[in-house]
Amino acid sequence: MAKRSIDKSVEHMLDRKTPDSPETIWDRADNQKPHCTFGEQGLCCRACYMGPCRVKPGSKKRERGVCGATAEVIVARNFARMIASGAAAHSDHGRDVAETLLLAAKDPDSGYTIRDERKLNKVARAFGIDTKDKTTEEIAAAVAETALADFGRQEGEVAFTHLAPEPRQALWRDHDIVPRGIDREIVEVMHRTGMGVDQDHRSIMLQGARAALADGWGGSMIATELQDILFGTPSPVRGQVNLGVLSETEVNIVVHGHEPVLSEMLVIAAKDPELIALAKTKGAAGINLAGICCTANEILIRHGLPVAGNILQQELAIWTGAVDAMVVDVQCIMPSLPEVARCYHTRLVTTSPKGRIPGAKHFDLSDKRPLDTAKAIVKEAILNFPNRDKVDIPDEKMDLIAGFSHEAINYMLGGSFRESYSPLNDNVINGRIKGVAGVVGCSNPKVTHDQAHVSLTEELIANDILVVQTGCSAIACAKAGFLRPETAEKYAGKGLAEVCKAVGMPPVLHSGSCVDNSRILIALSEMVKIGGLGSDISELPVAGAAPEWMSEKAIAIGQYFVASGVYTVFGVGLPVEGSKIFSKHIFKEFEEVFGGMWGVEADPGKMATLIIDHINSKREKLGISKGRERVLFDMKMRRELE
Ligand code: SF4
Ligand code: MSK
Repeated sequence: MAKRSIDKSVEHMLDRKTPDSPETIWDRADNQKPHCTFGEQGLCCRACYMGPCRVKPGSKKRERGVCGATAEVIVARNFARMIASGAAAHSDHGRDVAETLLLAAKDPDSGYTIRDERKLNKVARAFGIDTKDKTTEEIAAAVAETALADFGRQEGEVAFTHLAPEPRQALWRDHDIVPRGIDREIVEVMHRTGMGVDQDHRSIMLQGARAALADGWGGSMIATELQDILFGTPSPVRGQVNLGVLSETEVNIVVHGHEPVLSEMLVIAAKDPELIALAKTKGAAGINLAGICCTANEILIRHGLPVAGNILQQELAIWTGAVDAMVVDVQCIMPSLPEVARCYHTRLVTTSPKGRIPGAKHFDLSDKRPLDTAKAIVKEAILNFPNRDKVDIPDEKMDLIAGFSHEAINYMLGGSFRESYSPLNDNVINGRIKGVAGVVGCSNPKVTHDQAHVSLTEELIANDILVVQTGCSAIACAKAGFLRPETAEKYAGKGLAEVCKAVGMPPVLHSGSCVDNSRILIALSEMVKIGGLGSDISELPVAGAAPEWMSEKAIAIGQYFVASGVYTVFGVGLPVEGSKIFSKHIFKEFEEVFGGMWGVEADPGKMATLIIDHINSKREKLGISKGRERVLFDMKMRRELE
């Protein structure tokens, strides 16, 4: 059996398993084997009830679905629907944040305030809002209203798309794929991919790209930028990661999901002297607020609060017996949690009307003032502390530095008087840094947990490629110790190590949560703007990767990176491989359409080779290819890593 995880804390918990222990995600993944190959290859269609149809290209009887749909059309429809679903998730998150900003602007008693006026003014400028003689609240209201209008607009262009380099915008206009309104593009994907509408896989994918752009340059960017206005733009901050951050003596509250709208209030509530005093009366030493997944990333990058793990560790956190409340919002929350929580004392708390779970206690954020709701949740956890039974917290925890927003990178590289990406571009041109790779995305029990994230990242930095991370991938590399400045000396190539040492940054930069992939789009646009590396994102020596992806959101992210001109490689597999025609389209023909294309490679070593070769070919085209020799990883080096 393949190793389940390279994370010792996971091994520790799974070794402890008895026949009475609750199931884990790995047990259920085993029980599902073998997975349906039609589904895995994208060849199963459930778009109408004449089916479901499973097609088999090349077979006499199963070449087409009942309606006559070919494999490439079925695969395209399924893939586009994954994009639409992913885009919907990120964008609905963005909408909630825009509504919260409007609340902050209009209601002084809401509990929310504007923490970053500089960012507010920057976004106002990007939206073309006249800020003269306006109060901060008036500007914030105008920004929130403009962002909200982007969701429902029928014609025109989503505002943030204008931050992309001019040639990129022109390319999108040529293909008629500039997103008009965020909701509109998602709806149109759903319409076109229903039974008997768009029957051309290329046309379906152009609309898929439009919906993905509505996510990356729309919903996700709105979420990121407006969260920065409300809660502060991240800057480098120290933190700790892994199950060992849970405390034996304090009340542990673990936030989990994606939206920081409530968790920011929990950060305040957990410091409330009255609640800390109450915790002490119950025998606890204090209150420990930690997180899982992207809500964790949000409170990490702004407050340095600890991260208990990535997605596959959510059940194991409860298994420690030390979690007094797990507070979930939306996305990536396993429906198994109530079952696991029942075996321990953990109180499972839901907070979003969009994400209800039977067996959980619901605290609706809209019921009361959010800070009151947060305090009530903290109190619930405190009152549950005395119900703890046996506690087993693995020792593993690792130090890290996170919070590398686009603005923070700008500042680190150029200092406060000449904030700029020029030093980054200079170092890419002189070959100290070969290129930049975004390594992002989920964990997936189909592959050894964390292994691909860590080994890919190690090989990239050894070859002088600066790695920017988000999501569960960032948590995986943080656990491996890569998010510390000393990693540069130990693992990075000579050139990258020199730059990291001069600037004082790690070679692996944690930029935030899944919606914060939009920070990478802005950073790439900035690199183009600074000059010397071509006139469009597609000319930059950069690449993207999601080595252990699982979520539809990852597909939306992959597609907006590709449509923005970035070569993007996914691990595990992609549900497109059943159609050669469709595969050729996204793995080859896309390069001509977008200057970026998809790739798929399950082996992290081979994935590293694909990315390094791609970056080298871009360097060659830019005429900056002279540089250092490639570091080749042999089997011994790979084994040492494991
Ligand atoms: Fe089958 Fe066509 Fe209906 Fe899909 S849309 S289920 S291929 S009949
Ligand atoms: S949480 S979307 S498993 S990265 Fe953003 Fe992790 Fe993927 Fe969820």
